[in-house]
Amino acid sequence: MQSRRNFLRTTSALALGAGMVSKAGAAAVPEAPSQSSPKTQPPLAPASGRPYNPVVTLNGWSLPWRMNGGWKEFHLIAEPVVREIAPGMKANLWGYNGQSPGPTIECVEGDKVRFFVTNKLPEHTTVHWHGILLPNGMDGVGGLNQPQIPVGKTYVYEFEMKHAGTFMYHPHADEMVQMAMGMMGFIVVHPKNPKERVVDRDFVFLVNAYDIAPGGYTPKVNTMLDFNLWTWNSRAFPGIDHLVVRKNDRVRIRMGNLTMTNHPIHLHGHNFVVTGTDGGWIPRTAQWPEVTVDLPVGGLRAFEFVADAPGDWAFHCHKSHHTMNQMGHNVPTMIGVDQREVARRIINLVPDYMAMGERGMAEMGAMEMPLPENTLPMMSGQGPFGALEMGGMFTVFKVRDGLARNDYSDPGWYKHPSGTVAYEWTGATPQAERAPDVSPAPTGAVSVRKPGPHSQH
Ligand SMILES: [Cu+2]
Repeated sequence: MQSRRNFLRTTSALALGAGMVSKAGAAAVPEAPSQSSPKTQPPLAPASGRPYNPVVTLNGWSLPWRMNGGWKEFHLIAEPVVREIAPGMKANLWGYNGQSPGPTIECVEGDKVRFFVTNKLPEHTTVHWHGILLPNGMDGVGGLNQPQIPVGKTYVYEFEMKHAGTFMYHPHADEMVQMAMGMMGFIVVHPKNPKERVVDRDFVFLVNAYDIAPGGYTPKVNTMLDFNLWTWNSRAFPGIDHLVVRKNDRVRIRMGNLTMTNHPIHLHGHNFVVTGTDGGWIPRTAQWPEVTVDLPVGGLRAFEFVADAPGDWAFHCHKSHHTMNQMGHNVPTMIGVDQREVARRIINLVPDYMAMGERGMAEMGAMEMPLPENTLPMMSGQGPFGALEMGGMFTVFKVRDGLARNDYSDPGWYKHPSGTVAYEWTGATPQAERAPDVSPAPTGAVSVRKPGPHSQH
């Protein structure tokens, strides 16, 4: 690893050569690109440094860098951001470089990396590099490994990326608040040999959760467990982009969990093997087939498979209350009550009031119920056959024939070959076989006895 003194000498020489100030630190701060869009950006092919196969961040982007005397330099800006959670709802979050989560950091095993971190938050912060093996003083636990980064200051982290794998970054300063506000990002360290662990499409996202009152914009930071927005990269269905792959592509999906509960992530139509965690790669002999992988709190998982089944496959958290949005939480059960007119009247008095379906909740997916502004319905989203009745941690994995190698654009809904869709039976329906009824014959009207002065007989 290059010593700090060598680095200062190198950058001073560069700075002086360019006729700039001799103070290496100031001259060395690289640009901090920012992203304004919550859409999935195309993979960022490396423009300098060692070659690798870039990942695709779901509803996110990768941070450009510059090479400086053998070091890969990134600039993260911790700052308040506005994130669209799904069309119709925005949240005031904290993040990095314009978005929450922050940009994905991509580098190569053996890279010497230098992160400039500028704090534009209203309070101090740090950055912890989760899963990365590094010198103790670079681990980012405020008070333990370093002083907190004060408001307005820039700190520098320098270390070597010793192992390829799947990691994340987040503050280790006022953690409960800063993570509840959305401060986190993904790290991918690619293998030194770009021909190792090659896949055709490599998707990454973080699993996070917020508690934002219907009609509100700012997360409640003291919530412990009862979150009402279950998100992937701070997006909720129908705001999560679809994962588009070409038939027979080898696919890797990597996920990290910074919520306060586990998430059993389930993919339809394929089986896969878990190939890596934040602790490293899993030997082939230790892998077994799955269709659901449990994503533990504070952990990451990478899984891989060949996408050999064309179609539109559901991809979601299997906790069913994690596939619904704000309005599915803390609403009274009103099955059997027609409340459409009532809802319209109450909402004038109680802006966050929401009626629940009188025959269960399915009708909520199809019906336009009055909602407070900046609020996501409990479940929504339209598919080719009608309402999807989903929210939160749900999206669609689209496998298609004949896509171009780097084409991630939405191919529309799957066109099923004829005779391959479930259909209604229109013939005669025979009487169902029943076990013989052995209960005594009814004896007449039901009488109800109630306690009280008139029930004494
Ligand atoms: Cu979940």
